[in-house]
Amino acid sequence: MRLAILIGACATTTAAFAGIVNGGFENPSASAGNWTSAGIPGWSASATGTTGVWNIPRATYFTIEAAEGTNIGYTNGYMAQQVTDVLAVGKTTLSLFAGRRTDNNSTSFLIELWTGGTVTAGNVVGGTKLADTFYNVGLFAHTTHTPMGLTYTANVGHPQIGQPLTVRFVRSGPNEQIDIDDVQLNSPFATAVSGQLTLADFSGNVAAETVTIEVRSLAGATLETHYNVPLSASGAYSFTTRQTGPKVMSFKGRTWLTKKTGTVDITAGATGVNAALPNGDCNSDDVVDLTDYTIIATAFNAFPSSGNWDVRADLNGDEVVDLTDYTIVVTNFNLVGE
Ligand SMILES: [Ca+2]
Ligand SMILES: [Ca+2]
Ligand SMILES: [Ca+2]
Repeated sequence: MRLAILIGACATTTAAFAGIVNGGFENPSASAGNWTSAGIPGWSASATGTTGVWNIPRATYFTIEAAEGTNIGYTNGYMAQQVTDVLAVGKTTLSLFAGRRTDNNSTSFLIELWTGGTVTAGNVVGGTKLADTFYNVGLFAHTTHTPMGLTYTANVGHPQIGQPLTVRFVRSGPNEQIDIDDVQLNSPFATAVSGQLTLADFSGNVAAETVTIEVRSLAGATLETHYNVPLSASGAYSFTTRQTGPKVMSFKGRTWLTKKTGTVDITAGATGVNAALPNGDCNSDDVVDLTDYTIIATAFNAFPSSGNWDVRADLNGDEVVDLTDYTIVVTNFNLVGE
């Protein structure tokens, strides 16, 4: 089964050292509101007929957008993935979003990190469980995606150093379904990428902004992985990655259009990977058009206390929607993300 997972990994990434494969559950695609049920590429599951991806929202079941992309993953059993990352000295971090459906069908579950062994039907055979944490669904409101995760620190001399890591989710509540999204694993072998982003036409709090950074093997190539990275007050960012080799990265902010880098070899990490992101994309669909104009028109003259306040319309972050915001849209009208 491990072999099958590795073959799956090759189909979705060309990186020698990948993190979680299909951790956002965007493969396969699903039509709006609908789910698949024949398993999830990259994942091994116990419930083969009731494991799949689900494009939410869906009226009465899950009425909010996915935490990442358009799909979440679900299983009515347990599921696991062994990755090519190996246990290394230092801190390994597993993160994900755990969902609670609008109805009562989302379950509590254990989030586990293993090393060694092989994975079959959602089980780890012959491995060692390093850590776990419990997602208690009853502690959270219906229709939420709750950030969850765990860390594990391996010291020098740890007997499992060099063995592959596995993440596993185990149903343990009275209800039937694990609902998760955006599973990410960061291990100490990762290299660091950093740089400076300029959020154009913005005088607000840059440190409150998070940018989605996508990593591709080549311009236009299949997405390998992505990171949601907070910015410092000066726009500095950094993240660690398991990816190696020449990459093209792209940056997308809340109301800013996507900007791509040229080719950057990140095998040994990279610094000074900078970009300037044009503003004006109120609805974050990566084009500045009439929709953005309308969002500003609707919120025109609003302050945060106003009934028609819409933070998306305050493009320059000065807590009023006015001519300055309108001018940003006009100036960048018809611009699209790279
Ligand atoms: Ca997703
Ligand atoms: Ca837009
Ligand atoms: Ca403004």
